[in-house]
Amino acid sequence: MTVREWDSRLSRQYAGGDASYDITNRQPDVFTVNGKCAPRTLHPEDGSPMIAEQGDTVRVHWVNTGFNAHPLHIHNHRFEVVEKDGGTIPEAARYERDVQNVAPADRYTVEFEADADPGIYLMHCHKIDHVRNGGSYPGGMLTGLVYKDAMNTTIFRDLMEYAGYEG
Ligand SMILES: [Cu+2]
Repeated sequence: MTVREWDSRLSRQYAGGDASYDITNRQPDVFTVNGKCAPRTLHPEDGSPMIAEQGDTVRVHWVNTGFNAHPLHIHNHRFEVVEKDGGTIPEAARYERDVQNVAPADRYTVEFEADADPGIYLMHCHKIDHVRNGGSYPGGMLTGLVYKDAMNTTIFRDLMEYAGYEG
């Protein structure tokens, strides 16, 4: 799962739009998980939610390719960091946490048990201004752990409809 923030002036400048990017005055205004903003991130095929069944061990790789640090948090599921930058963390040094700050170029692998009631549990950057699309909250750097049993529910269908998907 790759997280990063973008200054949309750079893309607009490349596209020939009326914008000029300035690396000395970067103004990130787009926040993504695997290149997409919430709620699109939660779509099972178009996005990349963590999809699990109750009892699964979930392993996630987090990579920050941006300029800002992103403290990532998962609701209701405490996790252990098992790898950092490709190196294995010794078992004796692991402990449960619910936020991991992921600095630029950091790679973390975390593991947790999907042991909650089947549902939709959000994962997001804890800099809340990174969880937006423009002035609209929530959005941006947010996805989730979606239990398979929760995918056929009204709330998930409503969420996908809100995200602009049909059927
Ligand atoms: Cu962030």
